[in-house]
Amino acid sequence: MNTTATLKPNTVPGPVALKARGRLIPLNAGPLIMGVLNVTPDSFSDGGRYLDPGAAVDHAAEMAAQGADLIDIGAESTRPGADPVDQEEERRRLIPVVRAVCRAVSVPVSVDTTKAAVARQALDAGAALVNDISALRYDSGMKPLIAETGAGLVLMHMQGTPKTMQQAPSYRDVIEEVRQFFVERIGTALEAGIAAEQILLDPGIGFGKNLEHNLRLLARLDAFVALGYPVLVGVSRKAFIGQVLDRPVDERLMGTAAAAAVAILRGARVIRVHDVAPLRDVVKMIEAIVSAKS
Ligand code: HH2
Repeated sequence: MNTTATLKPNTVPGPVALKARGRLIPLNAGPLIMGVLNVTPDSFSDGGRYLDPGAAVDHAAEMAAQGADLIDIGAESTRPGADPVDQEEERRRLIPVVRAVCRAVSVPVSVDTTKAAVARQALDAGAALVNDISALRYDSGMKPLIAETGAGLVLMHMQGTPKTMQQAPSYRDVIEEVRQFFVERIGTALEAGIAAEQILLDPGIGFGKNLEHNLRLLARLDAFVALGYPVLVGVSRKAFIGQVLDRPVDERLMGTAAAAAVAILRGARVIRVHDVAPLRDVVKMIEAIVSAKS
């Protein structure tokens, strides 16, 4: 592996900016931090904390002040075993919060949804990106919506569905299969008229993967970076960290920091995290070291 290239995020192949509804989000000025805001009763680490729209907006503003470059708002938990949320309920939880957060902060807002009707309302309320964990597979309305609105789009890999994905994840070769999935999904998106500059790829840590799969995906993230699209990674507080360190969800910050640091050094451009302030320090420290090398 060429360590010089992997140590210098600004030499990672790929576009210099992400296009998201007329906004250009720079990708060449160091890794971006996406702060997580879950307006759910049951998310695995912050469920129930931000169901009240006022508390949600305050937390978004706090994350923006701490240096979040993006805020990802979700109203349906995707933790293993989670039941799907119906469209009306998702809309009811999500849209007022998206509207209020977009008024309160200037950073671009992303919505974590697989439903085109929910995504449309969120984009109308001011969101700039759609984080579709199904990678355009669940709702046929998502492709034309993203093409027509020019929204940024996260294409995430997942084996199975959140309800069943952790029952028996299995791969011949996890790196090659996730890579092939990206190639196929990128093709589908481009064919639908979505521009390459709108797309982010995400290997979906914890989505139909066992411990070894998750560790391999992080260790070989460069295989996906080489596709030429910006890569987003969500490791924050996840079970694989608990498995390695034998720590409960509220004691996984250091594990999260280590995993995020590896992802950044392997070329990740966006890190999706709950703890923005400490991860901002991690990014700053990495950038200081990397720029001293050049
Ligand atoms: N992880 C979660 C949710 N959405 N989206 C992307 N693109 N990548 C991820 O890794 C990812 C994601 C799970 O984390 P969280 O939102 O904290 O939990 P929950 O799904 O229980 O709400």
